[in-house]
Amino acid sequence: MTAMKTPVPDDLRAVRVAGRAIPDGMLGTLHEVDAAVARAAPATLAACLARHGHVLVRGGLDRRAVRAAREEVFARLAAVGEIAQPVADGVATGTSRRAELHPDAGAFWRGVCEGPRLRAVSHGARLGALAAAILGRPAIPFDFLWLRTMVGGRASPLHFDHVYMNRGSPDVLTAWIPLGDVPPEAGPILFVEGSNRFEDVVSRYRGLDVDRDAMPGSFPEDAIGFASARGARLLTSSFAAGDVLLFDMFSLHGSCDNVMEGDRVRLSCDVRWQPAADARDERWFGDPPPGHGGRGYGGLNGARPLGEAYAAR
Ligand SMILES: O=C(O)CCC(=O)C(=O)O
Repeated sequence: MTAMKTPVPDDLRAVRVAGRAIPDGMLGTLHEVDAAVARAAPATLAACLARHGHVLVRGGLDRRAVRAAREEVFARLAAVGEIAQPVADGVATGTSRRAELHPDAGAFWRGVCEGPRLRAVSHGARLGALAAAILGRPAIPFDFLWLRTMVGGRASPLHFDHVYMNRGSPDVLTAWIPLGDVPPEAGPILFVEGSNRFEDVVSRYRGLDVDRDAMPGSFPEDAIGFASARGARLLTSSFAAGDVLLFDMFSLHGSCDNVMEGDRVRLSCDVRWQPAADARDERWFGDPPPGHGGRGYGGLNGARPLGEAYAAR
């Protein structure tokens, strides 16, 4: 496990949040465990997650399988004219024939999110073993998967996952999977350090449900604004294909901006795992899972043509 204050690699200073560099002293790296250590001492994973709210497992997944998932997703987007060849580079064309070729936006996006190569990674045995090691019990994934195609300038706002998925197990974990390398300029995921212990903030959000309570899940302020007011650091890292980050429902996170040149898309997915024996949030299980308000995959930003203006989440 990394020490509390690992030196910040110079290249990480390329990250941007709402167009701004993270001030000196506010930037730190995620807490990580190497996959070999995780295999030899699985308790390390649970200890890291309990303490920090997250654990980055370097090389926790099969790198070739992750690259195959990337190519599968981008090939589907190339078929609707949104991604240029070679698809592995993930370069957006700025055009789309998606609406014309697939009038049912939700069905198209569901097909992409249920691709066999993607599911082999997100719902596969390697990730299942990591989730079970952390939970200390057999684990199952949600059927629903959140696939993120982040074009230039785009980022995810600050939020707790709890408010989106708290109707079943109290022990849900999110696995954030970069589908390919995600260098700092691609806009990696970002955490507010120690937020899993910000009881004053956590208690305001515990039990809230974005659908039942018709409330926005994301915070109004950006990560730098929140962290400055709180005197907290922001933690992120550079990711390679095969890395996976697991975190709990009360770790405040969003993403850095995609500031890559050349219209390159940051591709990642997030998938939830929980104890197999626990109650399930009905929105995220089923064939198809109903999703928010019964909108299924059609309710996601990803269901819209790549690059189209979209709502916060
Ligand atoms: O990938 C992103 O931009 C955000 C991911 C996220 O919010 C999550 O995994 O819960």
